[in-house]
Amino acid sequence: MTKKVIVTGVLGQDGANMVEYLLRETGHEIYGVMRRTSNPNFFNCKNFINDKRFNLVYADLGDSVSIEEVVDRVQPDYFINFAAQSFVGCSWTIPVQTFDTNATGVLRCLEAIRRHKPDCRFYSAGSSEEFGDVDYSPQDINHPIKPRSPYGASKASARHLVKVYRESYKLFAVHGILFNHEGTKRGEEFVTRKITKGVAQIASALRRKETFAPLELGNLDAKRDWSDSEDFVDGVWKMVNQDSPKDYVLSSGETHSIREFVELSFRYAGVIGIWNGKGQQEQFSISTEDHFKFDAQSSVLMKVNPEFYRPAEVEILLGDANPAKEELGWKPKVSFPELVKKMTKNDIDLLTKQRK
Ligand code: NDP
Ligand code: GDR
Repeated sequence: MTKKVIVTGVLGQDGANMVEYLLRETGHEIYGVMRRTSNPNFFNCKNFINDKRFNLVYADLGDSVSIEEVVDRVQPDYFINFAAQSFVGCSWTIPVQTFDTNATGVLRCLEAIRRHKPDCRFYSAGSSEEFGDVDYSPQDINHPIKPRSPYGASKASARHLVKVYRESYKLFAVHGILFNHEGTKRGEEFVTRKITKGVAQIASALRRKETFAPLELGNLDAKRDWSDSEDFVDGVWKMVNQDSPKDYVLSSGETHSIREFVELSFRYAGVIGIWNGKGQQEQFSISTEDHFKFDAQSSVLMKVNPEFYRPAEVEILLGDANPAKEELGWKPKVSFPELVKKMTKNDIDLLTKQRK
C-alpha cells in the first residue's frame, strides 16, 4: 500500500539520499521539507526534484505553525527528521539557534505528530557527538551521554524528548545514533569534503603546472568512524519499520584519523606526500619523486591552521553497530578506502566538468 513519508532536510546530504532511496526501493509518496530562509541550493535534489512521487513543501523547524500545518495537511505515515544545524564547529558560534533547531525543533515535530497524526512513525537524527568525551570504545547504545559541544548537547536533549514522548504517549518514535557518514552530497564545510575538494584542486594545479595554495586544516589527530550516507539511509528506514520502537547505533566499526584521510585522498588523486613537523607546524608535502614528476611549483600540500581548532574536541569515535546488524539485518556496503576514493573521484570529475 502506498504510504506518505515526510522527509525534512531534503536539500542536505541525508535527506536527499533518503528520498532517492525511497523512490527506488518503495512506491511511497514523498513530501520533502525545505525551509526558505536562505537562497536554496537544489544540487543534491537534481535526481528527483521532478519525480511525480516527490512533493516539495515549505516548513521550518523553528516555526511550530509550519510543522503543525504540514503534518495536519499531509497526514503522514512516516516523519523522518534530518533537518538540523548539523555543523558541530559552528555550534559554539550560533548555540541558541543550534539548540532551538536541533532540540526544540524535534519537540515541535513530536507535538505536531501527537496532536494531528499520533500513529505516524517518527525518526530523530541522533549523533555519536552525544557520546563526546568517551569512556570506552567501541561506543554502544548504553554509552553515557557526555557531549562536548552545543551541537552534541542539543542532540542529547532530542534523545531524551523522543524517549519521553515514546513512553508518555506511546508514539512510535526512534532516535538513531549515527556515527559520521559522508558521500558525494556532503557539505563542503565538513572535513572529508573539504579535503577531497582541496585535493582535487591541488592535483589539477599540479598537472597544469600551476601554483596552488595548500589545504588548511585543524586537529589532525581526531579519529572518526566514517561510513557512506547511502548505506545509512537504509539503516534508518529499517529502524522506522521495526515492530516496536528501539534506538540503534549505525557505524562502520573502524576509526581513522584526519591524517589518514588526507594521505589516502591525495594518493587516489595520484599524488604521494610525506609528513613533516609537529603540532601547529605539521605539514604534508609532496614527495621528492612526485616533486620532480610534476615539476611542482610549490611543495606544501596541506598545513595546520589553528583557526580550525574547536573550543573542545571529541578525540575519538568508534561505534558498535552489531545490534543493528543482528536485529535489523542492516549491512553497510562501502568500506573506508572505497568512501575516500568515491569522494575524491567525484570532486575531480566535478572540477573537470566545470573546466570544460
Ligand atoms: P546537512 O547539513 O547536509 O542537512 C541538514 C538540512 O537541514 C539542510 O538541508 C538544512 O537546510 C536543513 N535545516 C536546517 N535548519 C532547518 C530548519 N530550521 N528548518 C528546516 N530545515 C532546516 O546534514 P546531514 O544530511 O549530514 O545530516 C542529517 C541529519 O543527521 C542532521 O540532523 C545531522 O545533525 C544528523 N547527523 C548527521 C551525521 C553525518 O555524519 N552526516 C551523523 C549523525 C547525525 P538548508 O539547506 O536550508 O540549510
Ligand atoms: P564532526 O564532523 O564534527 O565529526 O560532525 P567534521 O567533519 O566537521 O569534523 C570531523 C573532525 O575533523 C576535525 N577537523 C576539521 N573539521 C572541519 N570541519 N574542518 C577542518 O578544517 C578540520 N580540521 C580538522 C574536527 O576537529 C573533527 O574532530 C559530523 C557532522 O555530520 C555532525 O552533524 C554529526 O552529528 C557527526 O559528524 C557525527
